[in-house]
Amino acid sequence: AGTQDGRIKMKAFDTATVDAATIQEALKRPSQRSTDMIMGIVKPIIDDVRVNGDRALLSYTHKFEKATSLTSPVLNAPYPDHLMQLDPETIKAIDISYENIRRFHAAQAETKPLSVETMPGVTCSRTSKPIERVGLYVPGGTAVLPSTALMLGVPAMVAGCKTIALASPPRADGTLTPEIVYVAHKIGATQIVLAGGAQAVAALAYGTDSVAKVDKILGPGNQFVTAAKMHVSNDTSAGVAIDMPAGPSEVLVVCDATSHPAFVASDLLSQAEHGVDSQVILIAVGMTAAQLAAVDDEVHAQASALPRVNIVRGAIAHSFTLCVPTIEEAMRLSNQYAPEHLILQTEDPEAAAAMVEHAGSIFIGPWTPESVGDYSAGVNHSLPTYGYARQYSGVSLSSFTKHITASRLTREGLRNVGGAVMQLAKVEELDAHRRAVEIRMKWLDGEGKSE
Ligand code: HSO
Ligand code: ZN
Repeated sequence: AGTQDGRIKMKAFDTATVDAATIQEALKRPSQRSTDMIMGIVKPIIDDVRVNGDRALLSYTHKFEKATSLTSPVLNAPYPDHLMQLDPETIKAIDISYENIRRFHAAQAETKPLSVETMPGVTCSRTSKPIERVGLYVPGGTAVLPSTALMLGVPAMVAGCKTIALASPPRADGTLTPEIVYVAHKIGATQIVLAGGAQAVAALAYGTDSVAKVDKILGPGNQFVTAAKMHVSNDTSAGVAIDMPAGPSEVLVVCDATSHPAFVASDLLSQAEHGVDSQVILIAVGMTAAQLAAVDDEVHAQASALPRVNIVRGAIAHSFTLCVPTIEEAMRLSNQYAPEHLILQTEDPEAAAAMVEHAGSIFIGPWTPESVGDYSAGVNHSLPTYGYARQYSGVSLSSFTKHITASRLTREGLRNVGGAVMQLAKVEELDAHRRAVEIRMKWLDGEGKSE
């Protein structure tokens, strides 16, 4: 990996000179630790919390977060002011971001029920309802992430979820970063579970004496959190859903000769600083060696000045640049990779956006760094990673709702559709089904005669 001489540099492949198999290999994500191994660690923790509740939950928090002074695993609303003391700039930033996220997600609401008359007298309708109780996981680890609390909490609030629990690992002194408590207060979270990892997921899934059981668990996390979410969602006795499988964060940037090398590098690095397992990919369209070197120079210079330079080095080691001749080829490769974040810094970024088939979220043009979407623009930053953008959407209002359908037939409606029902029931040899229609049709015929 191109970090010899301390130089922080992504390796580069030119699709004109490198064979297709090498490009295909590069576009595969680095493999994750085996899920069997992770499940082996996670399963006993989940069982322990399921059986022993608060006592087990607290003991894992004492052990893993070193928060040995903690005597209760939860903070219940209302949260005392002294736990959310913030400077005015931070409050203002959270308030602006909250409002933009609220607006964008409120606009996603289905304001009136869908209703369709499929045949005369046969009406089908669909209504959306909030999921009643949700648990939102906000990771701890190398960065505190109040923005993730906003991205999960605001749509839950807008959707009208009745019980909103936030779970996040406390610091070693047993407290939580005040920004997260402030967000919990703003979104009306009923409870904050002071725990992380598989133990937090188990507490939310099964409930304990102090943690309320939820219906759905959402939020990113490390491989243990992801494995725990998958495990509890497979346990029918838990009756809990999850959002989506989460993997390391990633970005794909498409640039060309019109892009600002400094802008391009800054976007690559803002994703690379998330973790050593993050992946960043640059697709350069029709750029000369000198133009590519300018981007490389910016990557090195900007990365070297970052406090998290060592994390960046780790991420850059499995990241790369692909040089391609046309925007069509760039977008074909991008669609194949299905990036979590796709940044388009090209001459005509709207035209490139129109070619996107698979991506979590798109950032269009030179004035749209990914960070604006990570924090404040209004879009959600909880997005499908690891190629799951092929089949999953990011978190949205609909992540916190479900649909109920209804049908209502008139006499005429039953006459119109009844024959089809009876014939299909006959094919399936389900006579009770057939008779449920027949009995009514006969009744209608008799009623008709007596009139
Ligand atoms: N880019 C991250 C979200 C985030 N960035 C949180 C900053 N804070 C994953 O999509
Ligand atoms: Zn980010």
